[in-house]
Amino acid sequence: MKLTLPKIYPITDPRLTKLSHAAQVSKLIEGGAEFIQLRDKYAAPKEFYDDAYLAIEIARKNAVKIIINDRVDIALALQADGVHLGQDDLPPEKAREILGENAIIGFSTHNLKQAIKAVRLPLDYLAIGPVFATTTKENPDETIGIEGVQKVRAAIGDFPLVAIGGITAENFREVFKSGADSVAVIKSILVPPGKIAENFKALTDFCRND
Ligand code: 3NM
Repeated sequence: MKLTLPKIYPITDPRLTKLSHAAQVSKLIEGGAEFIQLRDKYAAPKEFYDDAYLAIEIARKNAVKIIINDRVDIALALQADGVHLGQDDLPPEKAREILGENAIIGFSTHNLKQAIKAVRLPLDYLAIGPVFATTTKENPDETIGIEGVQKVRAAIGDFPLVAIGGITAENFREVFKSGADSVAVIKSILVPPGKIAENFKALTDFCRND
């Protein structure tokens, strides 16, 4: 079944916020989030597992979906709703085999060629980015800009598409206009950490009122 993506797709970042995934998930849920990715590039597997366990406990109580970044093992161990894979992670076919047909599987792409290849994979959505410059990701690929998103949309038909990278309250409208179904956002939602709920709510309210 085709996945209906949320308009705003928040992603956690413990380095940026100095908060646990569980605390970030609580705040995002307070702001109205229903679909959240837990991303942790630095924690040891056990540390990520323990924190994600608590985050998922909170999410389940609120009927919120949790997607684990990169780690198919942790997604499987926690029965998370899905996994988000990068180009260098386990291949999506293998992740599908391991997690089963009900898992949500997303995949990062960074250029038109990768996006065109990705639509043949057993995915629920693909992500394209960075759209704009980002300071959140280490060693980001070249920015693709609004035009890049338009080209990807034209090439992939109605495949669910998430745009990511440098997306803010100022520029998200043009990203939607260029064909994204959803925008994944880190910094503009998580900073300052005291305003996570407020930031998320403000972005979704903007979407609703557009
Ligand atoms: N992936 P912010 S860009 C996690 O290009 C991530 O695939 C990217 O963070 C990609 O919203 C990015 O703070 C960082 O720019 C997004």
